[in-house]
Amino acid sequence: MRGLYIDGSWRTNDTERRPVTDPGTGEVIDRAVEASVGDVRAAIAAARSAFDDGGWSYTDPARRAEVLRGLAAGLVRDRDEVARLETLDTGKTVAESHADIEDSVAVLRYYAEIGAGEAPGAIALPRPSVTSIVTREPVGVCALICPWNYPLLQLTWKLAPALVAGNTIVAKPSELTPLTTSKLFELLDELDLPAGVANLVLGAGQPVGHELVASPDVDLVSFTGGLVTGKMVMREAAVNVKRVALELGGKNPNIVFADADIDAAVDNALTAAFVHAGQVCSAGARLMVEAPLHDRFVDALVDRAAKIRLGNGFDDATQMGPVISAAHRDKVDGHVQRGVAEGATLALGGRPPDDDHLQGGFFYLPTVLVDCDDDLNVVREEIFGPVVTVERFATEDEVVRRANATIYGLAGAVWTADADRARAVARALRLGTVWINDYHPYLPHAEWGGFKQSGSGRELGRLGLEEYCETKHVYRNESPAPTGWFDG
Ligand code: TXE
Repeated sequence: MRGLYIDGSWRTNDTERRPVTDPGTGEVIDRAVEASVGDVRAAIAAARSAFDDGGWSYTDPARRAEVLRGLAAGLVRDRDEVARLETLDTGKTVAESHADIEDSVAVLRYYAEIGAGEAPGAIALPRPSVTSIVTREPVGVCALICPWNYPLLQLTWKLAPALVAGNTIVAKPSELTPLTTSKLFELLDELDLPAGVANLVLGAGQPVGHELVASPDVDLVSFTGGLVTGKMVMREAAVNVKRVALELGGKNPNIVFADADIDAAVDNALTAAFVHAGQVCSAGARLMVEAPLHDRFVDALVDRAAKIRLGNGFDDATQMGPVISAAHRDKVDGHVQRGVAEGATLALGGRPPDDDHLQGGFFYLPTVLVDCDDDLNVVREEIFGPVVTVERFATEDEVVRRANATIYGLAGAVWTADADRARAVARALRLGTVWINDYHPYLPHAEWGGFKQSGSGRELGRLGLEEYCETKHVYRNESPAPTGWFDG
């Protein structure tokens, strides 16, 4: 059973337990305490007083960095258990879970490194009696609201910069995936962290997430999730002018010119679209192929996508796991059927698999939709499943214009042997990340986030730390004197 972690100790309550379901089998594998509004308020109050008493925010940053290093060490020590929990939570393969752990460890270590080394900035002024110093201070109590696709990784992207900057936190994983977040708090509990600095609440968006966003005692909300919820979070946070960081997914163009290395581009188009069954905010779900290459490319893509082995994440042979829930599978299928009704041609998939051994889990076949146009809903909306749409284009200007004609702007790729064209297209795309002749890598030092409605603010990199800092200017005059302004 998974409990709440409030003010330095594990808690439970007498609300009904929420079942935790393994998407690979459809079986209930654990139960989680559902936080009440009172529990959320207690967690916020603990974080508030841990912040306001100054114990943590005045701690030497080097000591705070040690906590991140300790957490990274705990993840490395318990990596097999953490990977097992992440696969149980999300259905992704154990290899993917291990990759997420490696990423989380790298991010914790990165922020331990740069967070401890932040120096205040001072500038020389013409008047020697004045010093002007700009310092970074923590924002205060931060609510970290996470989605179900990368529960461990998303939380560490938020928690590492938040804690190293001296904030206190209340974390909320998705109600669908509490296991690795809970484990992360067990690891934090082993470390010498003052009570109230890191708190965990479990439960649904309403009322648990809502309470975090609405509370006047929370100073910042960092949210990763869907666009509809993200807009609601922004609206509710505006009531008390809370600081908000949002990562809201995308509909990411993967653009292939005819001179690209076709084997590499096809192979990467598969990973772009089908890794973690396409439930990736940066999934390359919108493939755009230059006309002369289009048919050859689609044939190769469909041929290879048809061979992707679906299965349980714990089976070594599995290449693609299930989607998160039966409801989400229905939603993905609804998008696909609507796309076909609107004129797309189904080249592969478009339904759950027939295999007996896959009937318990929430599987959906790798799906390729061709003959797609910009105006189809299936091209415009984020599907968040193993579905790729394919469009044909004729010129560089055309593909850039069409790729940018979306409300989203998170990430995308361009495949070409022409370095000048790659640079020009990368510059013209209105996206937070552009990969050239690659897809998906992200790095702890490189800011991650979206243009347009894909979000606001950045995670990772130095700006990912800035999100959790207030900037203060301290102006000191060592020779105070009357200004003379109102004389006479
Ligand atoms: O996300 P929600 P859902 C996209 C994807 C998916 C769609 C909906 O397209 O199909 O979003 O997914 C919490 N106040 N992404 O409904 O609701 C919720 O409990 C505060 C893209 O599962 O956004 C969970 O912890 N919090 C995305 C978190 O918000 C609230 C990853 C995300 O859930 C809340 C996931 C409220 N009123 C889905 N309501 C990405 N950017 O990668 C819910 N929550």
